[in-house]
Amino acid sequence: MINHKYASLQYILTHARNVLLVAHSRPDPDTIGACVTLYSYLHTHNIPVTLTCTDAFPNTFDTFLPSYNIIQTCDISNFAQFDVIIGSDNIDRGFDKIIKHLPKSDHITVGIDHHPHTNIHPDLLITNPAASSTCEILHDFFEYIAHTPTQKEANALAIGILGDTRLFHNPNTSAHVLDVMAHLLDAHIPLSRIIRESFLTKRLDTLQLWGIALKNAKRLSPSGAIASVITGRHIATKNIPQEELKEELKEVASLLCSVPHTPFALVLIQLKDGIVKGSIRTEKGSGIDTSRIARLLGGGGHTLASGFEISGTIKKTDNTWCIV
Ligand SMILES: [Mn+2]
Repeated sequence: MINHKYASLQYILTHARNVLLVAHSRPDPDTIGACVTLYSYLHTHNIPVTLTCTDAFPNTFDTFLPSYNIIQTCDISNFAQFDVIIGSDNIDRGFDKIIKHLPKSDHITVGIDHHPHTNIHPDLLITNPAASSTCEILHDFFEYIAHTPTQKEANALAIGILGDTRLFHNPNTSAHVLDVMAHLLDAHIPLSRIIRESFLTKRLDTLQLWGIALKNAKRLSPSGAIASVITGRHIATKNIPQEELKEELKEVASLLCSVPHTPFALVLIQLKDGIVKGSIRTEKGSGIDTSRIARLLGGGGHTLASGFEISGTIKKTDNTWCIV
């Protein structure tokens, strides 16, 4: 089934005249790795390609990535020149807005994603919820078309996989994704340098916010879940760019979930004025589908890790926190 879709994607790319690649908003390592790898592949095959995202890419990974240019635009009128538009990873965060506004007949739209639910219907949708990451899917596509990734393309795919498996800590770490990483190691990726320089370095301000979240953590009864908050006041004292906040703080919920006998952990972050981001994490075997909770609040994600954004402000009351 999926091979059939890989064949369709191969056909589309072979006949493309001008491709637009769309990374999801507030880009994470997986969308960056997938988009930059495709960018490099198309560019080296002399197919005109443009990469866009509503938010800037962090420069954390640049040393290891193939070179790329990114344009930040949401102006749909600019998109008429493209005959193929591809969203990679979390296609409900940005790509959805673009394809909803396109005159359908003028473009071929492709979505590549490992998220199990999507609300949009591109012409070709390649999804595999069993895959750890979109970069894992892209690796399998390249294998299908017998394209050997360059070393920097292999780095980019590894960065996406390391990000979405949380350095192989997450339960989405399958035998297949370890095989994929072994294959990428054959391309001589500097794995330990990538991990050390791109994933294990932390700003002091980030660690101090983690400290605040750990201090605010409470066990809720009767569920036994652990919840915590990081308010706007906490964030205002730290020098972390707005667009990097979510990436910097996304591991806090996983850390809280590591406490024994915790069915799930919830962290609420005052992302900006009037917007609260919630992250929910659980461990394999808990029997909890966090994405059901997130979807009730307008968000989404996976069984074990999901998130949502709601309007409001985190406020402290007598002995607890609430969103008003
Ligand atoms: Mn992903």
